[in-house]
Amino acid sequence: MMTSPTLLIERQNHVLTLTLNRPERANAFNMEMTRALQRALRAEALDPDVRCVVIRGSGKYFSAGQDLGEMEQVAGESYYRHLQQTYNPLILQIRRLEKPVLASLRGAVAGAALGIALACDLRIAAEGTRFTVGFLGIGLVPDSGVSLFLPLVVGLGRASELAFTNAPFDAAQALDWGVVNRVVPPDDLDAQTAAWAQQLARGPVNAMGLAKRAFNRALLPNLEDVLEYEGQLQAIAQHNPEHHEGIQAFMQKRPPKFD
Ligand code: T3D
Repeated sequence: MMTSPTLLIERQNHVLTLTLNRPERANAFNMEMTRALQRALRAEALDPDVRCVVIRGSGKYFSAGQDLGEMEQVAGESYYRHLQQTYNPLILQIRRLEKPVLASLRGAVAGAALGIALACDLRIAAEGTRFTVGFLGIGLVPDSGVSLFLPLVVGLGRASELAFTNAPFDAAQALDWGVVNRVVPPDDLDAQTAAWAQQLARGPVNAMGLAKRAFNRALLPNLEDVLEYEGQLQAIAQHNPEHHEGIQAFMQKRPPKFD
């Protein structure tokens, strides 16, 4: 089994904990971390001994989404192709894993990381966590399933506002809107996550898997199509000057100027 320093893998009492580990880059996803998470979900998570999976971030943040410092490398290829290799399979892996997947969130959750969090079955967040749609801030369109999950959870009008304005919302708001299931003090997050994961692992995991299959069929039957279409739209957005400006602004630590 190939391991990577960008993803910490730990198993305890039937719970598999996957920790995104690039704290110096706000746990932003580069290709290595993405592949490591895909591998863990393909191998470790499928082990029958594993009855619950936790996805979390090391340090201050859950994750800031795609590593924008690597965007130039990614820009050498079509974002459509990049998504096909990265977030699209990841999102499908999480939804198709027939055991509970719990996202443990703190600090910031943005862009593709919001998609990953929303693809999980359950979410627990530390007070003060900030959620940002992210994509439009750099002239892109929501991908990683966000165009489906977000309006499904918060409603179309609110999702449009959050996407168009890129305004962050906090954990209390997220709880109120149903984006997260629980909010706990930051110092309690790890213990409460572990306790909840243990409780889930002691439950009827096979039936949970079938329930998840039913939820997928009832609410997300078009997920694969949506991911594919998000990729096609991203391939258009990547050539838009707004994306160039968004990335430049992020790198120069200034607000983007789109008009
Ligand atoms: O083809 C494709 O794959 C396209 C798909 C794209 C998928 C996406 O995910 S697009 C969206 C990408 N993410 C974002 O746009 C979020 C950008 N980041 C932020 O909005 C903010 O940084 C945060 C809300 C995440 C955190 O804000 P704050 O004020 O707490 O911290 P900060 O100072 O902005 O960031 C802390 C550090 O993390 C900073 O580095 P430094 O200055 O301390 O060395 C910052 O540059 C770095 N960082 C934050 N986000 C990213 C990042 N580095 C690389 N990539 C990031 N996404």
